[in-house]
Amino acid sequence: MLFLLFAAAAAQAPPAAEPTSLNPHAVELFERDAVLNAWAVRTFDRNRDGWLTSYEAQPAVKTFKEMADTDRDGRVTVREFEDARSWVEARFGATAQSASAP
Ligand SMILES: [Ca+2]
Ligand SMILES: [Ca+2]
Repeated sequence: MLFLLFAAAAAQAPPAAEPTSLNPHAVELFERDAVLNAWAVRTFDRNRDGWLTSYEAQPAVKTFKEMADTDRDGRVTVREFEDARSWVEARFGATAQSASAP
């Protein structure tokens, strides 16, 4: 389910940078995954309100996709997604709980 959501989000991302086109599913990826959300908020929450808006989620999804797509075929497989998520969890998971706002 999460992968399908992410795949859909990735598929809708334009190949060239188009800041005006928003991926409405971008924020859903993080809303549904606490680990990825913690990472994305730490890195992309520009106004530091502890929450990712659709605008803030765009570069987060793009970065995560680039991070996950290790073979650079433009698609993120389940395995690539899990590997990337595990990496994020290992690196940021431990601090995610203490970093979350009360
Ligand atoms: Ca924010
Ligand atoms: Ca790939």
